[in-house]
Amino acid sequence: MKKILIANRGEIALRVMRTAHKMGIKTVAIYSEADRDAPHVYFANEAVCVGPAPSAESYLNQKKIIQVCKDLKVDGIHPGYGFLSENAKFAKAVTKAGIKFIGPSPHSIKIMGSKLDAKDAVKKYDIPMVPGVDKAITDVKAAKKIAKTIGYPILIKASAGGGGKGMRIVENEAEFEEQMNRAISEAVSAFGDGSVFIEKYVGSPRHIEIQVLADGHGNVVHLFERECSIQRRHQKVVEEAPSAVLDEDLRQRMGEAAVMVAKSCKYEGAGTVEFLLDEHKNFYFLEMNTRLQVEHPVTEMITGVDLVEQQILVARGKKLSFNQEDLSIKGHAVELRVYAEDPKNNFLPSIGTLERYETPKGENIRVDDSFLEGMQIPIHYDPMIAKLVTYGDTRKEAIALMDKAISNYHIEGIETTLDFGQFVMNHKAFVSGKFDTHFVKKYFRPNAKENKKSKEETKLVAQIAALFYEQASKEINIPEAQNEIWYENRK
Ligand code: MV4
Repeated sequence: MKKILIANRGEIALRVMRTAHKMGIKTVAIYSEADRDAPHVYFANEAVCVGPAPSAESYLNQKKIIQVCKDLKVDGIHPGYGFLSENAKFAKAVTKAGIKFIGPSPHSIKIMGSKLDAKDAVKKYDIPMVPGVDKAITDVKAAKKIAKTIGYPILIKASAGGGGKGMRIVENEAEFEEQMNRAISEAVSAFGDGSVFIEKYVGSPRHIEIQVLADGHGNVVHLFERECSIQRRHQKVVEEAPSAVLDEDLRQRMGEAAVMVAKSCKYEGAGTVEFLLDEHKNFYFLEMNTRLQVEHPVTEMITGVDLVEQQILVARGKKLSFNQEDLSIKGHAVELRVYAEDPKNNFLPSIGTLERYETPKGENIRVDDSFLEGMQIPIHYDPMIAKLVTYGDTRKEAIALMDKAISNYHIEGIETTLDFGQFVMNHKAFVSGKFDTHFVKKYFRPNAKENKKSKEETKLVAQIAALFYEQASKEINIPEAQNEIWYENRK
């Protein structure tokens, strides 16, 4: 592999190119009309515009991207995360065109893209799963019966969903049918697949995920865990490795389970196996993400392994050069996702120009970004500006350095989640390690902006908000596409 195309934009495109160049591999960037002046365009050896700003017409334009590869004699495609990274059809089309897809096989992507197929695949490996059914619900009566034996509250999930999309919590039997019908119609409109299933609802879980790496020769290792419990409506905000709550025994058991999940679908490349951990430290397999994750840097910091380099080596057909015993955790890493969002205004995207943009620098500080002072935040894509990662010998040191690095990060012209990150780093629950996925909801109270509205208006707003709240508390998730919809509406 001498030349690869990065079918992505932003920080991840830059990050992949950095490793490619280190390995002596030439890079091709693609970009949309909105990204003409983006850093990833200049950083690549060659760059091609693939269409207008909307993702559907540019970064998701499969035919065009494959044509660019043929024109420029590209021999591999790195999909990054998001966009086409978990699209089995794209992976297949790329392979058919004689280009190497740097990622797992279409078969692995397809199995893990369906929660029910994934459950089915791992069944014979003795992987702990949340009590529930492993088939799509077809008969309401039968489903209600099962829900009763599992015990309420239960969760209805869409098989084609992922990352929390299309989930509904059901508190009691009276609500069951209505919530099920909603879940089905949501799943149909969001994924074109109305298959839903039920699980026991785990009330206060922690989100622990295991990084795995597999070569094409049957070797699979895990690179320990990341904890991603600090999230807001399924959007992760703070991640760390290792987790503050795993002991060696649990880490080993979860790592082994993750390796089995990878083996169950003949996985190749870098992947992530997601688990829920309940308050009694029982863990349950949730799903597998068949891509490089946003938060992969924390794993790189504690293991010293360049995950993109490993992806490329595996894609080249190489055997892993290390085994499980060669891997160990050294130190602790924390990552803050810096979003162009306003935490004081319900995390609404904050658009504008980066009037001032200075990143913190120093030993044990890593900033993965793709912005320069003076640039606009494009409204068409994910509002993440940067990933700020800090490292230390201990968790305490990594957190203290994060606190300091946030203070040395200067962004003016837009609102960001930097202050919110500082709130987390100084919060007793986070510092002590005693938190779960409800952290933000439980503790974050933005001091809402002063408003000069009349009493009547305020009362009306409160009534409307109460109605919305009642509705929202039933659907424990908001589709991740939320921001994109918002962007589309602004145009
Ligand atoms: C759950 C759950 C509780 N019980 N499943 C959300 C993301 C998707 N991967 C699965 N998710 C959940 N599944 C059962 N049976 C709670 C969540 C969940 C969650 C999981 C990880 C991180 C953050 C979360 C926030 C809300 C709900």
